[in-house]
Amino acid sequence: METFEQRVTTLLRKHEELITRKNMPVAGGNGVFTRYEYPVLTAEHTPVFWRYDLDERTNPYLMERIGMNATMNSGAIKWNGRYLLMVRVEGADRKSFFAVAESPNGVDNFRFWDYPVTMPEDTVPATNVYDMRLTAHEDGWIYGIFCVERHDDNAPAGDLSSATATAGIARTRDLKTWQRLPDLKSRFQQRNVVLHPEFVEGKYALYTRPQDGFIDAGRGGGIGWALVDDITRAEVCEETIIDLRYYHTIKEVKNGEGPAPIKTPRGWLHLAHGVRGCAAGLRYVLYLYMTALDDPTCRVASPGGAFMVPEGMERVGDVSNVLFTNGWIADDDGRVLIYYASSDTRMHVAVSTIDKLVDYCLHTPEDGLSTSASVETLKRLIDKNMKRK
Ligand code: M1P
Repeated sequence: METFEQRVTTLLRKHEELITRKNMPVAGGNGVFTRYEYPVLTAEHTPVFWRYDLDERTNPYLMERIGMNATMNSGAIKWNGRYLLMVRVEGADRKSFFAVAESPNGVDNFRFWDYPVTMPEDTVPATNVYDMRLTAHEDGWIYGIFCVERHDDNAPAGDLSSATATAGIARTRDLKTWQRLPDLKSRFQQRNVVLHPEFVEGKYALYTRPQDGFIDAGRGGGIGWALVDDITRAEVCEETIIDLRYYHTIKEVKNGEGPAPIKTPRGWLHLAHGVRGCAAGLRYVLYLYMTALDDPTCRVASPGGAFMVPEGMERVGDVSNVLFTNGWIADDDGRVLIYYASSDTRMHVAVSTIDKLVDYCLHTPEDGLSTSASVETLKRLIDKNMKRK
């Protein structure tokens, strides 16, 4: 019979083996990006000392006391040479919170900092917070913009599901201590709000996602853009839709900006998610687009279709058939590490390069929005290849 201390040692050893497991690229693929063999973070990667009371007197059976359900939708930043994820950790109680996990190489050995983030509240406290986008802004602060969920008090009595989505804003200089700013004021509900890294016309610029309800985009036509004079009192006064939803596309039902865009010599590179409905429910996939360097609202490339879709075990989880991203890192060597969550359950990495992603954007045909247009596009490529014979 193992002693309590022996069982603790085994728990800690198994956890250490999991988080230090080497992650290898998966061979093959489509040439645009490379997936990695293992998720970079799962609920089991959260520290043992978050989940277990390690005192024999108060936990003689060594049972888990605080369950963790998922590690998902993470912001990302390279910080002092380390790869940091601002992880949305979801507890067994369905509350999400933010916690930083750090890796020396961006593809494995992610280890959580000892304590989760203590995020100060706005004047009306949140019930739930999630999906932080990190932006290192040219003003010198690192901003985190995230979804703040509260019960919709206008819902009929007994409706304990209706909620409201608002963009919470906070900033930090060390990713440890956060200064909370007032939530974004907007006449629509907002989720997937992202801060552009540079001033535009001397103002802060936000990618928005106006939505009529907590779930339904409704009249919200797609990814929006709004300029804000003062980030400490941010308000969406004028909102322009810069990436529209379309009938019978991968972003028919909803779309949303992913992480803050990356500046490349050919334009701003954007990663986003698109949602469509089908018999299996909503299907979330990732797509790319580019906008002009001198005008981030002007699209210069709209590759048609999905850039990444859920594959294999990624298709199954708490909310199946979902890929979602709100973090990527453009590394010094030209690589781009794309952090994505599968099915609201676990975090993965895929690796590409700026050159490949820009090439993908500039040379993938646009969606012609009909079968005949797609067939004509396909025939043009076949014709070109036939001439090789
Ligand atoms: O469950 C899938 C995703 O649903 C929401 O995204 P959107 O607002 O675009 O529908 C978010 O709640 C996100 O966290 C979640 O991953």
